[in-house]
Amino acid sequence: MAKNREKFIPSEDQMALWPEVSGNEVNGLGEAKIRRPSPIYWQKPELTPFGPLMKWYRDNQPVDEEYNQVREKAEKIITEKIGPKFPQRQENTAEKWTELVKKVGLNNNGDVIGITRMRPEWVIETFEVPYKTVIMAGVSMNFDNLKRAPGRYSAMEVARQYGRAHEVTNAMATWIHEQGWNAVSYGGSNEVPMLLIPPALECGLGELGKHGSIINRIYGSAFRLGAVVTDMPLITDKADEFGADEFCLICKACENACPPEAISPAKQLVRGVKKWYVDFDKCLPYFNESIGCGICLAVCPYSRPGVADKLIKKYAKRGAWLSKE
Ligand code: B12
Repeated sequence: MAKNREKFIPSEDQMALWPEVSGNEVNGLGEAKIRRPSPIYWQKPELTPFGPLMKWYRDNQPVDEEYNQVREKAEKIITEKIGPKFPQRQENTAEKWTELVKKVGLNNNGDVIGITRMRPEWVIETFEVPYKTVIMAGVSMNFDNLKRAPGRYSAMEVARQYGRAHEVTNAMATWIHEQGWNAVSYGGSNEVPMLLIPPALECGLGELGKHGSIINRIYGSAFRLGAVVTDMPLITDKADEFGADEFCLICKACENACPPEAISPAKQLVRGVKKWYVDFDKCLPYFNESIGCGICLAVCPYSRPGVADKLIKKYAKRGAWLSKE
């Protein structure tokens, strides 16, 4: 628990690279108006004041063979090109296309697929996203690896699942191309021109947790995202609410376990929306010094296999009882 832990003090060589501006200011903390997010991390270094810290992170990765192998394997998938677009455009109903594209995602290693329409406030400033329909892919993380966070085992799990997310989104984009429609695959973290969490919330992949990540009703917080954007006609999905937001209001697991105390007990106003928000200036230095942290995902009660289902039932019952009052 953070409260019993020694206070985390970031290393001087990392903090020497910290810019003048606060990451919370870049993210629009306290701003009442909806606006597009600014590039902050995992973008081209010249687009963000935190570019030198990204380099610091990369320069301080472990150098052992197993770690390198996992990362190289993921990198190979991540850099693979999607298949060419076929000249003959196939026609089908939106219902049929939706059924087929979801099948392609699920048959190519995806765990959950949802569909929504793009909103301008999801696109990061300085970028454009060419198509209006977003297919979101969710991939689960292995809990036994994740629970060792922070460190090389959970970091390798992150790399593996980035590879898997790319596998899913590349397969769907390639298949869409074969039907003669347009698609772009955004499988992972690097240089994605849009936020992945808001569309995933919108199309039923889960609820936003206190730790700023999505909690899925099956995989809890042990869950990562990728996306495809397309002009193929597809039917959208609805958001999924199963009590996680209410649960986060009383649960303190991630808040107490976060070594730099970056997780707030209350929702905050960020670019016009009141939501759970993680303090960037506190999170990032620890993230950088712990090979990508992940403690908040690991300690979330919903992440432990078998628990999400029980919590959902308990909270559904509570909801039913409350509504009779
Ligand atoms: C930059 C980034 C980071 C940065 C900073 C994040 C930040 N909050 O400032 C750092 C390096 C610190 C980071 C850390 C982590 N990240 Co990160 N990160 C990203 C990335 C590449 C971009 C997000 C971004 O620009 N955020 C900055 C601003 C815009 O943040 P924000 O305004 O607070 O918005 C956040 C949420 O509140 C939500 N959101 C935004 N708008 C709206 C609107 C509404 C209405 C709502 C409800 C929510 C919402 O989405 C944003 C995600 O950070 C995304 C991938 C992507 N393209 O989306 C992954 C991503 C969000 N990260 C992810 C994860 C898991 C982590 C870590 C747990 C690390 C790990 N081991 O995996 C930690 C957790 C720390 C945290 N919660 O902030 C996952 C989340 C998966 C999930 N289950 O939801 C993503 C989606 C990557 C992926 N492909 O799966 N991350």
